Amino acid sequence: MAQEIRSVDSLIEEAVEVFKKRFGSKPALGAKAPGRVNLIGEHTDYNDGFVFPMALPMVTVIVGSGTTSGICRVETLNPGADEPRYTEFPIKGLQPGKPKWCNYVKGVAAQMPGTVPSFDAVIISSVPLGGGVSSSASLEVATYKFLEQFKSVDSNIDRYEKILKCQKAEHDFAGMPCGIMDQYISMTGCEGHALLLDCRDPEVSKLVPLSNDNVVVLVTNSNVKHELTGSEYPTRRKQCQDAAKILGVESLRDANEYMLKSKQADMDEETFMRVRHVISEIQRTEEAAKALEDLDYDTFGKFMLESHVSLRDDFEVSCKELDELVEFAMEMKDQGVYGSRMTGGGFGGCTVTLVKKGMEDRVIRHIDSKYKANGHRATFFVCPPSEGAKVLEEDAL
Ligand code: GAF
Repeated sequence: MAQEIRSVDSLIEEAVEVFKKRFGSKPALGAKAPGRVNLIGEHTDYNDGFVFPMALPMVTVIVGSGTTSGICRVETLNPGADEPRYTEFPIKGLQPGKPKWCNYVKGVAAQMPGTVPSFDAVIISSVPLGGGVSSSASLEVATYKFLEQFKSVDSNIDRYEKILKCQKAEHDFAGMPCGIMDQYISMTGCEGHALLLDCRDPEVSKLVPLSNDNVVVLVTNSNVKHELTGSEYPTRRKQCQDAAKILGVESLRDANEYMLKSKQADMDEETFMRVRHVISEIQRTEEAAKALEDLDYDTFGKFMLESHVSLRDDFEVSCKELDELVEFAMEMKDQGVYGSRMTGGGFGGCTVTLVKKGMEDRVIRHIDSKYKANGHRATFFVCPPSEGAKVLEEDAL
């Protein structure tokens, strides 16, 4: 069965209760931001290409109040394994450190335009941690929306600048040189829609309706996370930059198959494969978004599978468990599955599967039993495209 997704109200309620217990008063402010699933367009954002994510119904909530002590006191109800739930740090001279979960909060605080006062806060999240569905971006964006409510912070900056600041927080404080996709969709997601995001010119991007009347988006967590993620992502990014130089283009968005063939002799086999993935994936993503707009789910599903194969064989960021989940999903092709692929950075985390509405329970049962027989446990979420980050109104607190 699919997991029940916790309501935002119950998350807020719990966060407020914990805040009152720890700090002895009601929080004055709050914000929430969703995780994301990327339907197609993987490892294309940092190549100026297209991505096609949607915001998830799973969110990170932060509630809190400003203080005058100069010391921030923050508790999370979802720390990483072996990490403490509670930490304190001075608001001046912010530096990354331990616990790791707090680096996303500190990193964003360090980026805010204007002056951030010290604050007390409680964080709670229904976004699976380390599941490749942007729990970190949701924490960054929720923190941004929380902090920008303080009067001494300049809230008047452009939306894209805010997103770039959240991305920079992740680069500087978490050491992860991510692209723009995760923070962008968490900030701007729109209920009932996926977003065809042009990472070269994000503000011209296009919302595509994704109605729940015909299909459902099934997110399957493999519940594995291979250690490679941390080191392999920057390596892929660097390979793409080096390849762009060899091809004489600003980014791989400007490359095409003919250029690649003509320069094949100037690059090693691995670099050639990486570029082949990026070029084909950028094209697939644009065409897939068009197919979804035309309600052509078969074509969309075909692109999803092609994307997975390219990520597995050319970009080499999949893993045995993700390949199995995709294979088991595709065994249900005649029983409601249009397409399936790994989603996010790779080496574990989730797959995303497009399923004909009404067939999801049967599909879940099939994948679940096959994955279990291989010795693993998956978690399933049926996810309607949901709204982006929001400030919590006072009466919600
Ligand atoms: C991670 C990154 F944070 C994104 O920017 C993106 O590159 C993705 O991996 C791969 O498409 O989620």
